[in-house]
Amino acid sequence: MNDANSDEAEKRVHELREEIAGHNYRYYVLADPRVPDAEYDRLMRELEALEEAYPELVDPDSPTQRVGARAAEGFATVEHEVPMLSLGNAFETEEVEAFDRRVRDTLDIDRVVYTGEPKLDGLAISLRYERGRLVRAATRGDGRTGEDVTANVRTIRAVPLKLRSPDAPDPLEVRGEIYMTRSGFTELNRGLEAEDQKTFVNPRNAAAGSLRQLDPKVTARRPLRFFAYSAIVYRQGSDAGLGDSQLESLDRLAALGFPVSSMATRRAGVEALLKFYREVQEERAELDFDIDGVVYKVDDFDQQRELGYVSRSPRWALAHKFPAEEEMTRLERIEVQVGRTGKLTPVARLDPVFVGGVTVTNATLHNLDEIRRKDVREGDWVIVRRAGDVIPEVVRPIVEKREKMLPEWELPERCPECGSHVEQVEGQADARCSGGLVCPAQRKRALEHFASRNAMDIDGLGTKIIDQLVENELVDDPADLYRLDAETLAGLERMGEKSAANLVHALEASRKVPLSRMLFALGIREVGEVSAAALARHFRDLDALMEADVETLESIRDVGPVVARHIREFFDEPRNRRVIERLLESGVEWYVEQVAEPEQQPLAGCTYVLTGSLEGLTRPQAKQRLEALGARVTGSVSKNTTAVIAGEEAGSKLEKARELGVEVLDEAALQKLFSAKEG
Ligand code: D41
Repeated sequence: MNDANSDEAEKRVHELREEIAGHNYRYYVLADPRVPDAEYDRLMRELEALEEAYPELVDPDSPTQRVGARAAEGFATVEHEVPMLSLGNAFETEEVEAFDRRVRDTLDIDRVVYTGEPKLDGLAISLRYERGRLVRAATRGDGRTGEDVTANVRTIRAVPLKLRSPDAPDPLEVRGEIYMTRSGFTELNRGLEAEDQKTFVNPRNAAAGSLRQLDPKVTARRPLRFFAYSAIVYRQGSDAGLGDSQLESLDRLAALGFPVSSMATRRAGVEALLKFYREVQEERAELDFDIDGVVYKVDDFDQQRELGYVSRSPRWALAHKFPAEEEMTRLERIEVQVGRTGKLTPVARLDPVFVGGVTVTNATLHNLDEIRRKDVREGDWVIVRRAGDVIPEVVRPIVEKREKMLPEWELPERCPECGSHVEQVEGQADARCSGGLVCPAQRKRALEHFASRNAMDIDGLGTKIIDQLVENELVDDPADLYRLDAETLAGLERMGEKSAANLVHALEASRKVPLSRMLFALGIREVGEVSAAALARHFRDLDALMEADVETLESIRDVGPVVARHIREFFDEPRNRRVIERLLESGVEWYVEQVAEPEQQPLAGCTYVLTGSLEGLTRPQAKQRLEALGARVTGSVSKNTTAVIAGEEAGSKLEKARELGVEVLDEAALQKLFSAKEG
């Protein structure tokens, strides 16, 4: 079949394969795709059609042939020519310092250059390339022998079937980690749930389960990814790395077509390593994959050789683990907390457990539906999760550890704080206490909200003080706060004369307040900061707002029908009107801020990413000021980012900005921006 058509087809097939490989490289290695998924799919379909019409053009390394093999009976064992080592672990700073000291002593130098890498929570894998082609993929196993999972690994698009460079070392073994993205994991579980199949507990288990599928067709549908972290080059029986150092080898791996972590970085000295650890920890929650720590490696290969190995792990590398985000403990009982608007929240009282870096004794259970859905019961062993700064959560009970029948938990019929009836509206998840301001718990939470940072901002008026003020009947509603004197306050527990005077001063200072904050402080149901600001902008007056009808309220942007009704109901309640009157009588004075309409704000439509540490202000402060100017502040850099603001020791985000050609501002430029726009 050597006609003109088949020559054309052959040419086109090669073009398509190259183009698809190029898109894969841009997508997985550079993380900067140039074409939408639909275009990629179109190219794949065109290639499939041509290969079907001209079967003689089919090549095992064509991107269409990733799922080639049939379901297997089991996996063959593979002996690793060079054993896959394990990593020494450290949890404490002191252990890292001891590691660095040992390294310095052995090398007899003052300061060591390391690479820091995130430690992916996936599965270690070895990929063998011969004449530039993937010939074998094996799991780590016990380090000496693993399992042959070539057919499955071939389906992972981030793993190149062919190396990008013809003059790569041959043979070449690449080692790295197979993992599943968090978003892919969520989507996978959603699909499994819809089909009534068993879901996976976490992305790591999902990745492991997917890699051990006997049918590669199943693996191919799973969102698996790959990051490379080392290479082995075999030369006359001896082995070596790529290049002269760890970071260089990562660059070389990327050039050969392997995804490597963009967070990998060179750092000199142990202090810089610990700083890297903290930086990665801060970025952890924003990543789309799980990491369980960072890995430090002596960067220079000659130095690595000098340090050598102890049993199964290199003396030149160390895994510095993050505190576990999930732990197991006993749920002793479920209590009910009453919120500001009477909402009842079941809270799990736990046997204290160290998780996510702190000791946790309580975790929210949200509502009754959630308790039923998770099937948690008093007395259960449960998995508790605390990731980053988020509120600890009960993930699920360990039903296998339930020793005896435990009864299902029931919502109380009366409010535990005031004895009023509990209301549960049909079709709504939340139950509420019907006691309103009769309920001391609701009063306390309302006062806490009133005093909070973004409301009246009364410094020093915390939960403990408010509880005492309500319990001693010194304060019933917010207006009473402004009648307190230093003497009364000094009589409370945990209050000295100094703090009493400070609190009086803070109350004084809070009297003059922007209308938007005062509205937010009142605690009208569903009126958050955004709708409070919208109301203040629209009415610019408290009386006008108090008289507005539901239609007028609904016409305001950021105010929906439900909120409009809550606002009207709030101001129709004589007790609430009375509180407002008394607030004004006691000298609370609102004013209207000069706020520009969102579209007139100087940085409307701009998106910024903050990274690294700033000197003159904190990142949250910078974020707040940018947002006040109408800008959006996000966590990840894309081509839509206006600029990346990079402080000291900025890491991967700065690199990403440079890759994408996104503007980079330093702190001085940020200050300049503020002074130009804040006016
Ligand atoms: O990200 C990882 N999980 C990771 C694992 C990494 N970034 N680097 C690693 N480096 C090594 C050495 C130093 C032995 C080459 C590793 C692992 N090992 C490793 N993964 C599983 C066992 C060992």
